[in-house]
Amino acid sequence: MTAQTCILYGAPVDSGKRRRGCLMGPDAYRTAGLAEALESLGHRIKDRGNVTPAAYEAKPHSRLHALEETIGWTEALAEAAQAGLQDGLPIFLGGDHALALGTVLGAMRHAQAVNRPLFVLWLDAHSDFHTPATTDSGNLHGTPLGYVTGRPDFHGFPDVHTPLPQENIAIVGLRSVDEAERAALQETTIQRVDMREIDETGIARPLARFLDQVSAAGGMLHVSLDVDFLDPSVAPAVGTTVPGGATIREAHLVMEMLHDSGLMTSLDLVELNPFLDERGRTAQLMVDLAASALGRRVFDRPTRAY
Ligand code: HAR
Ligand code: MN
Ligand code: MN
Ligand code: MN
Repeated sequence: MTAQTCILYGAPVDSGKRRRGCLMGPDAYRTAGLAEALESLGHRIKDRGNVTPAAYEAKPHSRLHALEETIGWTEALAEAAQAGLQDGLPIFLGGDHALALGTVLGAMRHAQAVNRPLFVLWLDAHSDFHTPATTDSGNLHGTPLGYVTGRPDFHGFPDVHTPLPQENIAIVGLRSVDEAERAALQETTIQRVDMREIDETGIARPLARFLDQVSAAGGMLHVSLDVDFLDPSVAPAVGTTVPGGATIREAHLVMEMLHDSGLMTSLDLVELNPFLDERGRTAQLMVDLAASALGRRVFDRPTRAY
């Protein structure tokens, strides 16, 4: 296995929704032993501590929750992602999913600078494809895929100069999509793998299809793992539980295939709310999944066709 330089950034973003607690995520991952787990696999670990948002002035909004703070996080995290990608494989310890407004933007800037296409694998119950104009909840953690694909109405956010091509995105684990998102998504070429498809074909097949596409294009791959991708019975520490999610083994298989592909270049761990956890089990599961993505395995095995 190739040793990597993993660069940990705490991203205690709690502005993407109203229920508080994701700000404790970075400490929970450190307490659960993320650095030690990756180090034991032979990787070099640099923990750069917690990112802080760029200066902002909060204003009252009728609809959007914590808009200015979220813009401040977006600016700071885009810079962190760009810096991290120059030095190794950045891993963002969230924080709610609004952090991906910044991390994916930074990955896009880096990919453009090195002249490679960027792909995004979004492991989530939700499609997070709203814009500030279409969200009913006003919660900006439901918008990052809308932002990076260049949808309108992200006033005040950094400009997305070159939007991420829709066909470079796969969302896997879908089971909660708002009507406005569904209508918009159906007009796109974003690859959508819902739980029904996973039930029918297994999770390996659609994932292998996507990884083949990334590989053929010589692409970089940003992976955004939302805790609610997992079934709430095994991952209770999240504010937006949706029953019928991925099993522990399905999630590990995704991570193991990501490792075998050698394609992942950056990783978000998002939406962990330690205030809602049970004796740290969700934090521990997320650490174990990250370890699988970085090479933990029972046995080496020959590469398989799916
Ligand atoms: N679609 C809903 C909304 O916009 C729920 C979004 C929930 N998003 C996350 N991340 N928890 O996936 O409010
Ligand atoms: Mn508000
Ligand atoms: Mn999400
Ligand atoms: Mn989600």
